[in-house]
Amino acid sequence: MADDDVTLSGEIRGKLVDSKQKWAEEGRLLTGKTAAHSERLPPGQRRVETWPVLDLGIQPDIPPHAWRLFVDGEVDNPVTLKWDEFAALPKTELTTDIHCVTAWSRYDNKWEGVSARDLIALVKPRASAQHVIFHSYDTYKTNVPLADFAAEDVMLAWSWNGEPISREHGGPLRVVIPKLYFWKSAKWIKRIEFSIMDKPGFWEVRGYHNYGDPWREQRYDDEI
Ligand SMILES: Nc1nc2c(c(=O)[nH]1)N[C@H]1C(S)=C(S)[C@@H](COP(=O)(O)O)O[C@H]1N2
Ligand SMILES: [Mo]
Repeated sequence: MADDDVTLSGEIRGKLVDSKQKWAEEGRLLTGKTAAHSERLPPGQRRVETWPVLDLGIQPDIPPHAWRLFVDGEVDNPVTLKWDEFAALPKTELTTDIHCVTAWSRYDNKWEGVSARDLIALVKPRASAQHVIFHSYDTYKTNVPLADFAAEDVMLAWSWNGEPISREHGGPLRVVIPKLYFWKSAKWIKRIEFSIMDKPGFWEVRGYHNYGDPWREQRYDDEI
């Protein structure tokens, strides 16, 4: 199928992966504090104005005709959407903050796309579905509880601050989950799998927290 047309340029940056894995082992950046959600900046974070790029080093180039979004697993109505079909879903606009585990936060990012709630209404998860697993075109994976994917501020976004999301930031379509660390927000999303069981993803099996709440500073899986 169309998959043959997707180009993966670059290669996995092993050194970056190793050093981030080391951060987890050493508990780097941990302040040991927690904060209420009413505090806009979570503990240990600092504000930036730029938007850093963080990924495994493979940035897939997905031509529009080859793009598909598979939404499946524990649902009554699995779908495979082409770009035009996805773009025809109800649109949502939202402005939210980004909190990356490497300690930068970026306020007021204006996203446009489809809300997770509208996608959930389309596929109808079964009562047995408890987790959502994101699979990306660069082979990245990450996991969240269904309850967190279903939060009102979660989006599948194609636009940032009025422009299409660039390839380096996950375009044509990425996940945005504002209340969790940004590694949970999968770029170049390809498949959204609803699951009975949890399936820890790329960073979650490399020492990063399975849930990743910035206000409880859940950076790594063994909290100090
Ligand atoms: N597909 C994919 N999604 C990904 C990643 C990745 O390597 N591949 N990196 C994650 C991490 S660690 C972060 S901090 C954010 C970075 O998004 P940005 O590059 O747009 O800032 O994307 C997340 N989503
Ligand atoms: Mo990250």
